[in-house]
This record gives sequence, C-alpha cells and structure tokens, in this order.
Amino acid sequence: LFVTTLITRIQAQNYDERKVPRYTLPEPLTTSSDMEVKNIKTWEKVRRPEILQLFEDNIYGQMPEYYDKISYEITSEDKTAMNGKAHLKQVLIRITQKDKVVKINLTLFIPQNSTKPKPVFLLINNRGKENTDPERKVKSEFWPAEMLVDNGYAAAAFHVSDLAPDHKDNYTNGVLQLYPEQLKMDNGMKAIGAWAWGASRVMDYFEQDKDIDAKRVAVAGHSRGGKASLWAAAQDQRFAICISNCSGNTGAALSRRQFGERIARINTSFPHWFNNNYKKFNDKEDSLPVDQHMLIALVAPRPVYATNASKDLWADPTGTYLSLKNAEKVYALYHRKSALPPSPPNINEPVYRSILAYHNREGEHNMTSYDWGNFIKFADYHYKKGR
Ligand code: GTR
Repeated sequence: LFVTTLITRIQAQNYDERKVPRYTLPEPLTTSSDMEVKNIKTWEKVRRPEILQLFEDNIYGQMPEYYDKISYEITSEDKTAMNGKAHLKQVLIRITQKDKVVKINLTLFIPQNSTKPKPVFLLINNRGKENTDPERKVKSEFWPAEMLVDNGYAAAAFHVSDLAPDHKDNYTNGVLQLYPEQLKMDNGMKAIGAWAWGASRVMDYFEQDKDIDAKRVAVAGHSRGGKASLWAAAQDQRFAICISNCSGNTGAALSRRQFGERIARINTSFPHWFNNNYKKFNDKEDSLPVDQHMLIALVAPRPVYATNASKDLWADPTGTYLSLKNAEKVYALYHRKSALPPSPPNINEPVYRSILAYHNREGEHNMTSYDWGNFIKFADYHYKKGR
C-alpha cells in the first residue's frame, strides 16, 4: 500500500510544459499599498523590507539575531596543508544564549600565495560530512577545495547538522535550543532558517579574521543547501555573492509553475524545513503573496548564480531561469543589467559574465567541479580578479 501511495504521489507531479497552469507573478515593484517602486530609495526603505517580512512570515520563519555571546577558537591549524599551498584553520564558533550553546565547526583553507586578505566561498554542506573533512581523505567534486585554493579563493565549509539536524524528529537540537519561543510561532524559524543563521555566524567570524576579505564572501549551497544560501544572502547583506545550485522548489524555482516538486510535496516530505504558515499554501501556490523571483530580488544589487542539471526536472530548470529573469527589474533600479538571454541557454552553455548568472549542466542532481569552475569564473568576473 505504501509503495502504491508513493508512486501515485510522484506521478501527481507534472513534468509536461504544456500542463503548466497560467499564472500571474506577484509584482516585486509594487508595494502593499499599491505604490509603484521607481527608485532605490523606495525599494530599500519600503518594498524590500515588506518582501523580506513576507518571506519570513509565510515561508522561512524569523531570523533571531540576539545572543549573549559569540566566541571563536582555532582548535587546530596547519600551514602546510594541500602540499603547502594552503593554511588550514579549524575554527570552533560558539554562540551562547542563556545556558544554551551552539557550536559551529568551520573548516577553512586559505591560499598561501600572498599575504593579502582572501575572498572566500562558504559552503553550507547538506551532504556527507566526509565532503568537507579537513583532512581531505575524500576529495569529492561536491567541494573541490583544492581547485578554489589554486584559483586564489579561500574554501570554507560547515555542516548543517551543527545548526539543525536534517530530520523532523530532531531538527530542534541546535539553533532552536537558543530560541525555543520560535517553536511556538507559526512564523517561527525551522531548519532552513537555522542553516542560514549559521552562515551569518560564520560571516561574523570572517569579519575578524585578517586573512579573509569579508567584503568578498560568496555563500554557496546545493539543493536544500541552495535554498538556505539564498535565504542567507537575502537576509544578510554582508554576503557579496550568492550561489544557489540546483535549489529547485522554495529555492530559486518559481512555485506557481507547479512543475516538478510542489509546495505540498516539500512540506510533506520535509515538514521541518519551513515555517507552519507555509503549509497553508499546499496546493494553493497562487495565494502566496510572493514567489521565488522576489527572493532573488532581495539579494539585489549583489550577484546571484543559480543552476540546474539537465536530468533534474524535479528542480524545474525553466522555472529557475524565469525566476532570475523576473528579478531583473529590481537589479535594473541599480542600473545593473543582466546578460541572460530571453530564453534559457542551451545545456552546458554557462552565462556567468552577468549580475544574474545561470547554467544548466548536463547530468544529474548534484554539484560538481563543472559547477564550481563556473562559480569561480563568475566571482573572478565580479571581483575583476583584483585580489
Ligand atoms: C529532495 C527535495 C528537494 C531538494 C533535494 C536535495 O528530496 O525534494 O527539494 O532539496 O532533496 O536537497 O538534494
């Protein structure tokens, strides 16, 4: 019976472009009081805070920023890591609130090619911990730290389980211990919010590490991690660049297309990711006051790179592309014009010389050295190699 139910559910997801319903996206540049946003000032003072609040209230939950204490301890370091190319720091970030503590274990490889502060890619690791093991016994494409270092970037990573274990039965064992009141609120933080919160605490650390250029921090994540990287960059404007790899539903893809994974499905499979209010939109995508193009717009004018994989229709490549395209008008307020063509580029034709960047890699749902290679070119382009 279980198997039959599961198959019926999976089949209920649409993969046919002709069956995408007609929809109207909410307008990023019209305020709740029907005022048209024509300049940066109205965007930043009125509409941006409104949209941020809508995402907090209806999807990702609140982002509490208070705590009694934060401390940083280098628990281990090695100046001869990666055959002498990198300085490895293992950093324990401890955040205390009342008698509760959250500990983030940050792995950080800093290139040794000069003494200048280095730009960094921070990965929110949602997969196996071995991918980001400081000893590099496993060198997976999911985190090609050597490649980042060879290109002059520091490589940093933490694991989501330090903030909120990725399971409905124990996701509260982390950040939510500091903020138990969040659990009582329908717009309270849950796991994705906790992971994004963790990225901001790592940002706090970067701001006081002299080897790191805290003005050049790219926050990156894959899939559920890419939903968190977008939410982190939307919330915390200190992140200079956002990378959202194959993030799909409630990440970079438009919900209203109802293509591949849908809200009802994600809320059923992962009830611990988004707030309680989000469950009201199960099978009611059209009644959401936002769609995901507005999440990307919250990152403006900072660069965003979203990706897909050709065999990963679950994450709706077309819907991801349309999300970027529909965020363009907010970037235009800042006179930042994207180089994205009107319709999606071919598979394996990355568009990275652009404020809003995109590629659809041939293959499966994953993050690979192909993806990272393009993220590096994207960062090089925006930082103008000036490092
Ligand atoms: C899937 C989920 C997606 C995506 C993915 C992942 O099961 O439906 O939304 O987050 O997991 O994280 O790899």
